[in-house]
Amino acid sequence: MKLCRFTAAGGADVRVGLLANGETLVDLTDAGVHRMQGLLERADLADELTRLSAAGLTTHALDRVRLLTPVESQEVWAAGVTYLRSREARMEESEFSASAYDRVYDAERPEIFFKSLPDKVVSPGEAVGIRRDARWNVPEPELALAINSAGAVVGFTIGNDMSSRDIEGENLLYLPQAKIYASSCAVGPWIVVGPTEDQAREWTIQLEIRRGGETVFAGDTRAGQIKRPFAELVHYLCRSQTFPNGAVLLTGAGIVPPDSFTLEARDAVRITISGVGTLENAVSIV
Ligand code: DO4
Ligand code: MG
Repeated sequence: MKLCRFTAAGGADVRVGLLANGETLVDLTDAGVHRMQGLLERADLADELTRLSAAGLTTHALDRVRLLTPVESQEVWAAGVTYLRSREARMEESEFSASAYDRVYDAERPEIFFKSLPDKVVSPGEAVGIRRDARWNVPEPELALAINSAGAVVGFTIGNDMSSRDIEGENLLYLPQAKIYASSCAVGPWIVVGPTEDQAREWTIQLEIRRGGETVFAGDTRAGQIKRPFAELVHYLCRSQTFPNGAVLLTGAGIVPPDSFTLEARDAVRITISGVGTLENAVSIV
């Protein structure tokens, strides 16, 4: 079951919808559901979604609505160096910081950093940003966990942790500038409710970058390559802090384009996770 936020054709109000089959969106407005958060807090979430999908509510064709990011009021955080490929890439990009990345991969405490305020998250179909003061920019395609206020994983979505590798590689202390800037985080297209962690670990993650109609990079990995259990990542995220609105946690990138590759304005970034769907964004300079 897929839970989304959308605006209907010709409308401006943000609605909550349920994608019960591939093409039809059930509009939850007439059931009194105007925000996702209340639903994500329910212990019987999956049962409630099944009930709502069979309640005879108004439906919309998926291709007639505009999907918005499912991040409503959650902070977005991200884990790093959770795949061997990420450790390797980080160590290559910086002699200066190599030992830090090497250590954190095996350390008890994972790397977790703040990524975005909810209002700044980019929706499907909007442009993600590359910094005008950076020379080496990449998307990071990541499985994202939707977490409720009790710290339980209630669903899965897709995140793009846009990153400036030259800034990150120059000095670890520049990480916030490499990671947090205008339009640096896209999340969507919806939250998938129901799968277990074991099922999610079977999913493939694919990244395709297109430029002028041509594919300039394509790569894939499996969510099963994430080194740490999801509960461990969530445990560290929620240590000594609470999330009354829930949170979204990106679980790290396992696909890194070759070092010769950098994004350009007007590229199209397409991230597909087999159990979730596709998140697609154009690229613009910010
Ligand atoms: O510190 C570097 C960030 C690593 C990251 O974002 C990732 O592995 O996905
Ligand atoms: Mg990342």
